[in-house]
Amino acid sequence: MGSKSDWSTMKFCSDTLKEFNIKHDVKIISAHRTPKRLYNYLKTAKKKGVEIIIAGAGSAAHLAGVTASITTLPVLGVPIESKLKGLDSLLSTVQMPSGIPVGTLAIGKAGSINSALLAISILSNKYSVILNKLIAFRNKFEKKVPKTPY
Ligand code: RP5
Repeated sequence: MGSKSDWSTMKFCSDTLKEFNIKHDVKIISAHRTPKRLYNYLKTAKKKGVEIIIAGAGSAAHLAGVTASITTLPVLGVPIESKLKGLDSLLSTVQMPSGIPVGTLAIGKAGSINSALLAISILSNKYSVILNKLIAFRNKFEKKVPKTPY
């Protein structure tokens, strides 16, 4: 995430990954405030076993796009709520010109949770343990939806 202030949103992503026992790094790395940190992290990420990057950033949010330009790993972007209610973050993250894609989720908490679930879904193609957990999660999720509104 681009700032400590993003943690209140990105913790939902981390909590979801923890629920599925997915090992993950949690780091503050900003594209514009700490570009060297970003480059150094990405240089070694693949070798360290990182398979997907989730980038949460707000306002003029460059983090996901710049990350995707440096690495060939899939990058998921979470637009953080901002003074403009996250619309600036959403557009900065989603409107990548063709060539360097960022898989962009919804603004805020829903996007944070879904970024983890999408990463889990991608990983489930490779790891059957994760696939089984995802199927169990979906079954439980469906049962939680009431059949009537009252
Ligand atoms: C972005 O600027 C961060 O991702 C954060 O969402 C936003 C505001 O950062 P702070 O001023 O709260 O550190 O780079």
